Amino acid sequence: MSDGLVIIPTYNEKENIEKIIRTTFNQPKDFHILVVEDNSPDGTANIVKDLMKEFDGKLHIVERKGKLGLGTAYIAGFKWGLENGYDIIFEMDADFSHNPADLINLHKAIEDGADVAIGSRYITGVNVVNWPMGRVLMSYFASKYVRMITGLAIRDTTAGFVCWSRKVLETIDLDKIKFVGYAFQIEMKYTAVNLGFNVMEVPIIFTDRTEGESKMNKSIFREAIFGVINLRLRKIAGRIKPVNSSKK
Ligand SMILES: Nc1nc2c(ncn2[C@@H]2O[C@H](COP(=O)(O)OP(=O)(O)OP(=O)(O)O)[C@@H](O)[C@H]2O)c(=O)[nH]1
Ligand SMILES: [Mg+2]
Repeated sequence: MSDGLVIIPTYNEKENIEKIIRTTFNQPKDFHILVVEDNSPDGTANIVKDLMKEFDGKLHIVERKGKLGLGTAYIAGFKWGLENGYDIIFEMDADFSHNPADLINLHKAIEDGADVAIGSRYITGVNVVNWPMGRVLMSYFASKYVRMITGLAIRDTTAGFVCWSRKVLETIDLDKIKFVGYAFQIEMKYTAVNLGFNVMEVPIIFTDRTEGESKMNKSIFREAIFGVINLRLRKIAGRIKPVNSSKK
């Protein structure tokens, strides 16, 4: 059995996709990859399909009709991974902001007993390379804001480099996860913590993309700012319950 499935969502990543796939397969663990592809106009899907011949049985693709957002891409990927028997499932960007070499450390954290391992930029100061200062400050204070509103004791709440053990993804009701951008990342972590799972942060260095274009936009931001307040209210309303309280 594989050491884990790495889900890579893609939209217009033709400059990055082949290299990130090869670098991931070069790691000293038997990782498999699922690319969740949203019909990128730049032909990313064709590059993946060509490589599938070379990496038969290890490289997979789920193709969707159009750009449906990062959150739903991951939900589709999680479901695919669970159905196909993977016990460890990673989230990783295509743009090399996340270093595939860190997959090993995230995997180790799970082996050492974590239920969720987060690749965190903010454990030892701010480990972000090549971002303009404005963006670093925004991300750092966004993380503080999220912690203040939600009470989450996680430093990098919007992190998108995450390793999930199967039982967490099986317990979370994936159909009820409603956000799509940064808020999706916060919502997943918040839900896991509130369900009583052991969430650990592993330090990583995050590097801004050098190839391709960012898909971040204002609506993703707005969703995160109001989304965290919504999460807090949902908890107060009792719709997020700890695992133990649902057992008879
Ligand atoms: N399938 C799918 N993938 C997406 C979508 N939006 C973004 N992605 C992918 O998600 C990953 C992260 O997107 P980025 O554009 O790097 O967004 P970001 O990391 O928040 O922003 P930057 O740091 O500016 O790059 C990349 O692999 C994108 O190709 C989407 O709607 N559908
Ligand atoms: Mg990026």
